[in-house]
Parts: sequence; structure tokens; C-alpha cells
Amino acid sequence: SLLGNSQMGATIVDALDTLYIMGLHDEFREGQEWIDKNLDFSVNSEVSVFEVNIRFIGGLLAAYYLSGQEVFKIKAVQLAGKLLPAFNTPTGIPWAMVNLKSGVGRNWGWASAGSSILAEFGTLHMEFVHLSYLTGDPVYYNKVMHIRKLLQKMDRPNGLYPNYLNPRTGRWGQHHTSVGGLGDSFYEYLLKAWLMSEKTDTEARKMYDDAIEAIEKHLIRKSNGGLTFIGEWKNGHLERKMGHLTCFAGGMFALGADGSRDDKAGHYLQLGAEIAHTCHESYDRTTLKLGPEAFKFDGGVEAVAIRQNEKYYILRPEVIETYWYMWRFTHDPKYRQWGWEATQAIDKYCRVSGGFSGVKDVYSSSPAYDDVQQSFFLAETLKYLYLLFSNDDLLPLDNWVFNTEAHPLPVLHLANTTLSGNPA
Ligand code: DMJ
Repeated sequence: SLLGNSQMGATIVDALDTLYIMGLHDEFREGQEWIDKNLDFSVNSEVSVFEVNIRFIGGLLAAYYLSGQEVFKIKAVQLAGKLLPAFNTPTGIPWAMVNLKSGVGRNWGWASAGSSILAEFGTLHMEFVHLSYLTGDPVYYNKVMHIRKLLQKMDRPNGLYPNYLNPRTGRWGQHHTSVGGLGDSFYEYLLKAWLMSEKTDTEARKMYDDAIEAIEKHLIRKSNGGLTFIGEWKNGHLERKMGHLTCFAGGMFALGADGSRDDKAGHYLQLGAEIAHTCHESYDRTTLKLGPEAFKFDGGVEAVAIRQNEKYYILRPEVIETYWYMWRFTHDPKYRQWGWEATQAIDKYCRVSGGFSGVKDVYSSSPAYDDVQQSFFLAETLKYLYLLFSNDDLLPLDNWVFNTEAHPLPVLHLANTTLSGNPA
């Protein structure tokens, strides 16, 4: 349901830049050949606009910037054209899903009041600005700037962005706010839009600062045992639960420290370190030393999953992502130590004959496999681990900004440009 029912080769596309960065050039060329010959978007298939954007467009753009091979740029632009009909809504807030052939869009049945999802329509900016930059066609840029302007005008309960927005009425759905699933990468892209613009997009930075201030006030708490966590806001009530997905925020706070309002760089770096510590505890308090999907801070429980359906690990990257950012900003050796613990646990408990698999219960000593190797395992988890043990001059953060699927895109010198040209 995320990537359609035709042969889209998600793993091949998502893994390309990881192969390139690791110097696996033969495998990279094989991937390129497959994409050249087989990757076809004129299929009758319904896909998630967000997932296709972060994995395919992000993956293809990064492969293009790293290798200079035109085929990746051409495919990225072709695919982006197929996503554009999703924006044909009364408000311009895109549908969650679009049929690549018919262009018909719709939203997830489970989303509050027919809403689109903040983390989905709010995680298109980086890729779409690059598409306009590379093609000279402002259509992509205009779509994402329209979303931003609309969000800017809206009232926010307690300064928080709800996860749900109805694309027909332009009204918020349920007042749920999350820095994990359904919200996460929206905040990440506000910060990264600013970084990607050589820090000229101050509007994005302001939106990020405002959002983070409200999040700190209403969602971030310390547990009785002294662990800093980010809870979820549900209709005026704070749920003391943090998702694995939310753990990316440690890295985000550290990345946003420089340039923060009132020069609170030290504060945000510290907050990043505290989140990294909490998320490491969520790994360390399991049998497999791999983190659960969600963990609680309630009734004597600290950083541990309670419900059976929150005990799985699906090869997610967020905790390692935060270790890597924290490593880059502090060079504290504990982050490499923690990354190495995770590497060993993944190798021991997730490696299977055909690759790597998620596991259903991180508290069981003989967990069942879910029999899925998510494409983000190669795009993100292994890339962040590789970077954690590499020198800082491999993809320096002054020149590269990683999309939410860990695809590096170059900083654009937008100040003197009309959004066309090729920084490579
Ligand atoms: C990835 O596809 C992206 O990082 C996304 O933003 C949310 N999470 C998954 C991996 O866990």
C-alpha cells in the first residue's frame, strides 16, 4: 500500500547512494543499469506520495548529485511529474496517495476526518526545491511553498501543529501532536530547508524555532528516573510514551543548535544528548539490545515497551541517526560505542540467509522474524552506521543536508539564482 503493487525496486533505488558512499561501485553500476532498463512509472499503481518522494525522488536525486549520472535526474523528474496530480485538492494540500497512471488521489481511511498527514505533506520541501533548481521549472517549488504559506496562516492550538489537516476544508483534524509518527519529518524539514538554503530561508528557521519551543513546553518531560523523553499530545493530554521514530529528534536538536534563537546552542546540544541517552536506554533495557517500536514512562516503567504490539524492531535507523549527529557535534566516543552495540545486535539477531529481517519481540531471547528487510535499512541504518565510523570529511554537514530517508542533497546557493542550474 505504500509503494504500489508493481515492481518499483524500492530497495535498489533507496540503497544506491549508500553503495556509492561505501565505494561499492560495481553494485552501484548494477543498480544504475536496473533503473535505466526497468524503472517505469507509467504503471497502474497507487502509491504513497510521501514514501515515493523520500525514498525514490530523494534516492534518485542523491545518486545524481553523487555520481553525476543523468539517468537519475531524468527518472526523478519523470516520477515527480506523476506525483503532481496529488496536489489537485481544494486547498493544494496533497492527498496521501496517488495512482501513478490515473492521477487520482485519496487519503488513508484511518486518518482523522479525511485528513492528510502533517509528516507526509510536510516532507516534500527539500526534494521539490531541488527539482525546481535542477529543471528550472518552478512548479515543484510553488507546490511546497504554497503548503508552507497555508500552514503559516493557521492557528495552532498551544502553538502545536496537529498531525491531521483536511485537504478539502483546510481545517485541522484531531488535535494530536507528535514528534514521532505522523509529525516527525515535518519539523525536520523546516530546519533542513533553512540549512539547505545556506541559512537564507529564515522563514523556515522561524517556523522551526516556534514549533520546537511549543514542543519543549508541552511535550518534553523528565521521567522520575531522570530520563528526558518526548511524549505525544492527544487532545490536551500528554501521553507519556515515546516512539522509536521520535528518537531522530536528538539528532535534529543537535543539528539545529547552531543558529538557534537567543543563542541557546548549548541547551539544544544538551537536549540532543539527553534524547540520545534515553533512546540508548530503550535499547539497553531489552534482551536483544535492540529498541522497541514504542516505550513508556508511566507507572514505574521507564523506556520499556509494555504492549506486545510495541515490542518489535523493524531495522529502523532513528537511534543510530541520532548517535551519528551527536558524534559529529561532540566526538564523544560513547556514541561510537553505542553504535557498535547496535551493529553487533543487528548482526546477531537480524541477519538471515537472504539479508536482514525485523524481529517481533526485542524482549524475547528467541524472537520470531517478520521476514521483511525494509528498504530504509540500506538507505539509512547502514549508511548512518558507516558514517558514524568514518571521518567527518565524508559528506561534511556544511555542504550536505540529509533528507529524512538519509539521502544527502547538497546545500544550494539560492541567494543569487532563479532556481535553475546545477551545483554539481
Ligand atoms: C524512514 O522511511 C524515514 O526516516 C521516515 O521519515 C520515517 N521513518 C522511516 C524509517 O524508520
